[in-house]
Amino acid sequence: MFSKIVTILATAAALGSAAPTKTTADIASRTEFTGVTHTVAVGRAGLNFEPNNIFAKVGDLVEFHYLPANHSVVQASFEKPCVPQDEDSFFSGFFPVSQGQSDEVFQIVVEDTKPIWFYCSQGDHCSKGMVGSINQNVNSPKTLSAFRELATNAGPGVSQPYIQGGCRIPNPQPNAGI
Ligand SMILES: [Cu+2]
Repeated sequence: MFSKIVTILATAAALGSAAPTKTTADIASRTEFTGVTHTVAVGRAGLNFEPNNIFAKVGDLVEFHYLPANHSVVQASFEKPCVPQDEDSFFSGFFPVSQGQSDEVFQIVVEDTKPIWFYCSQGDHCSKGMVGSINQNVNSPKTLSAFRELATNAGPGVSQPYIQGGCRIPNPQPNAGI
């Protein structure tokens, strides 16, 4: 667990002050890590996140590993699936990958128990179903399948101006597969 914290703090420091809003150092200062990492493959066998339905505890990490061709992950609101929720919403940037998986991964910290909705902002990937959730409330109408349905008519994906809200770091386990 300690090494993960060090990794995140070191990465936040390496990113410097370029991030205009919330930095991962801010998150690290107030979230106690559980040591649990949820690995998500991005773009395996098509336009999808695998798994796309994640249940995580506060302090868990969710780590996105990118496969061909060129995807991203952005946080959305449930109501508007293919645009950033707000100016603080996480955005991984794009990961052009020709084969295998990306050398870098994008990690986010689960900071609370509220549902998190996300999508790929490349072209029409979002409207084609490249969306996912963390901690959806299965007893609410706001399910992942409903979110995916909303995305169908949401138009092109919108990126953030900056990579933010998480850490883009070298793959911590490059030989472990995904
Ligand atoms: Cu994509």
